[in-house]
Amino acid sequence: MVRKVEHIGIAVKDLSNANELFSKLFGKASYKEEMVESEGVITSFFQLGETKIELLEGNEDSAIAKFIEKRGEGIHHIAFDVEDIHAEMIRLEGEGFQLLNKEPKKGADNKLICFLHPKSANGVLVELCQEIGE
Ligand code: CMX
Repeated sequence: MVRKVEHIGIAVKDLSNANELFSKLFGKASYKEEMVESEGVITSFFQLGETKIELLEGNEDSAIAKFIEKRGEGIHHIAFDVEDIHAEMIRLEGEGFQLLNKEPKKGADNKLICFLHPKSANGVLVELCQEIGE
C-alpha cells in the first residue's frame, strides 16, 4: 500500500546555493546532508510536516547531471512511502509499471528504494521507499 508522499526530489546545480534559497523559503535549515555514492549524488533534506524536500546535486556521470543537462533544474522525482517495498514492486510490475531496479536498493535517509520509469508513469519519475528497520 502507498501511504503518503515521503519526499519530493529537486535537482539542483549547486547544493550550497540551493540550501540557502530553500532555507529562506521554508524559514528553517536543512536537517541533514548525505552523500549517496552509489547514485553519485549529495542530498540535503528539509522536513515540512509529514513530507520532506530533498535537494540533489549530482556528479557529472549521475542521473541528476543528465537530467539538468536535458531539462534544467527542477522537480526530479516524487517518492512515496510504502509499507512493504517488495510486495509493492511485485504489484506495480504486474500493473505494467517499469521497475528501474529489480531489487530494492539502499537510498538516502535510511531507506530501501526502487524507481519506476517515468515513461510508464505519465512522465513522472516515481520512487518507492520504505524505512529500513520499520
Ligand atoms: N522525470 C521525468 N522524465 C525524465 C526524468 C525525470 N526525472 N529523467 C529522464 N526523463 C525522461 C527523459 O527526458 C527522456 O524523455 P524523452 O524520451 O521524451 O526525451 C526519458 O525520460 C528517457 O530518458 P532516457 O534518456 O532514456 O533515460 P535517462 O538516461 O535520461 O534515464 C532514468 C532516465 C529515469 C531511467 C534514470 O534517470 C534513472 O534510472 N533514474 C533512477 C535513479 C535516479 O534518478 N537517481 C538519482 C536520485 C537518487 C536519490 O534520490 O538518492
